[in-house]
Amino acid sequence: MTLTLYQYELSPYADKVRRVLRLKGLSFDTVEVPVTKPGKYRAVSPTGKFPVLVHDGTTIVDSTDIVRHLDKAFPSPRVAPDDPAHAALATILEDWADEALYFYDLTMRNWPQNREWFIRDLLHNEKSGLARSLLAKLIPGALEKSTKAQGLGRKSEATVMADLAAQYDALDRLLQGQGWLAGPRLSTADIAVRVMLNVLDRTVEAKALLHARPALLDWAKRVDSAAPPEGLSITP
Ligand SMILES: N[C@@H](CCC(=O)N[C@@H](CS)C(=O)NCC(=O)O)C(=O)O
Repeated sequence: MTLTLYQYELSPYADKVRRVLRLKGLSFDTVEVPVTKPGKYRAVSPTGKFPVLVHDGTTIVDSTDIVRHLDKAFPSPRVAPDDPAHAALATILEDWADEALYFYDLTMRNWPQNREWFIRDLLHNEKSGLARSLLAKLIPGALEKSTKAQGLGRKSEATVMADLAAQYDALDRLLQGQGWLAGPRLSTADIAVRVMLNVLDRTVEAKALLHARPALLDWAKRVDSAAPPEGLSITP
């Protein structure tokens, strides 16, 4: 049996899949997709997005679908909740983390005070100095285009922070008196939300939000201890 994960190492979606693979005790290979040559593995990913998992010749695109596939193929331990109401909540929370929370990260990492380390980490595998300096110039504009199209990138830093604080408050509230986000044990909801908070934590602004919320911080530590964030060659 072979499992090959095509990934951008830094991506929270890849982090989600790696945590689930390890939780299930599965060994796997990784192939790093070069940021400067995303087309190199176009044949592997019809959408051009990564992560992609190839399991014995079957290709699964999108971290949510990959995790669902892994839960079917390797059900022990299951990461989807057993109870249908908890499973419904986990489905919504995972999609919210992937599609909404992610844009806070995209927007905030492009703020001038965060941009330098973000670009350095993104290009950590790139050897050519010329490509590095060209990309360092192009990336901020490309990010801005995408966050402005989505909408968050049109807001002031103060408004984005107030919006994100409200989301962190909601998570903190959900966790009062319960250990996990969707049901009595760790689930896809916890892992999907945690990987986004983990990348957001790289900005001083979001890190302060997390550390000001004890229930949320305690939960983050418990998720990391149950499903550790191994596999990064660079330290967030
Ligand atoms: N919904 C997808 C999102 C994956 C995604 O957006 N990956 C980014 C890297 S973090 C990507 O491949 N970007 C390249 C592109 O958009 O062309 C998932 O859950 O896997």
